[in-house]
Amino acid sequence: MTARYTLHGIFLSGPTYKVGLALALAGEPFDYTHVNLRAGEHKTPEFMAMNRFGQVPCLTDNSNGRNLCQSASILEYIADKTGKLGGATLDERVAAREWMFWVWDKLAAPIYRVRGAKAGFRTLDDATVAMYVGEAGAALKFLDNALAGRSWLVGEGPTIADIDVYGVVHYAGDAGVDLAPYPNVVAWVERFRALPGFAEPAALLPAESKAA
Ligand SMILES: N[C@@H](CCC(=O)N[C@@H](CS)C(=O)NCC(=O)O)C(=O)O
Repeated sequence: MTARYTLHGIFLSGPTYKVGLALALAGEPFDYTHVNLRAGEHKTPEFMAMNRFGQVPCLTDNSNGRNLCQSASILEYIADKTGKLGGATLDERVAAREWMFWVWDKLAAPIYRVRGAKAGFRTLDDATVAMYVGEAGAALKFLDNALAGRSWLVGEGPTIADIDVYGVVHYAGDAGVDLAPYPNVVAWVERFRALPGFAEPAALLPAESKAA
């Protein structure tokens, strides 16, 4: 039987991992479609009809035929539909959204780009890598200060803000960025990884398509 959701993505993709994490933490089983980026499957007319940006992730809500794109927007959709992880009040929902804009601006770009370069998917010269590593450090310092004396980014429990930010911080090591100088971030990572439903990318995003 088809699950309520189908996640289209690739195992290497941080944005795809965020969506898989949100579904797992919300307790929503999902079918998974592997999209072969090397073969250009994300640029086919069929895929572009689902995601006009020609990128993964894409999430299909099989209950209404909607195809969702942009990972942060998809997280908001999951929170809306499940009534989980979205924040308890309007103020919390707004704050969660602010974190999601922040992380893409300040942390995702440097970490994902350097990770991509180290994995051989893009070319960056040494000065550019050093610039990105510096930017990542500044963002992690900001995050560390924001987490001082609190367990989660927004309110009293985990929200999509934590998922969105974790989905970047998870890959810091791959980008050669050490988290040790940021003890509040390290403690938050440990809390996040202890959440019921938490799973590593390999468990959520197999290398081939899979039913729930
Ligand atoms: N802002 C987008 C970024 C998605 C993204 O960068 N996806 C990458 C894989 S991690 C991709 O599809 N790259 C192929 C392309 O852009 O053509 C999101 O959060 O969903």
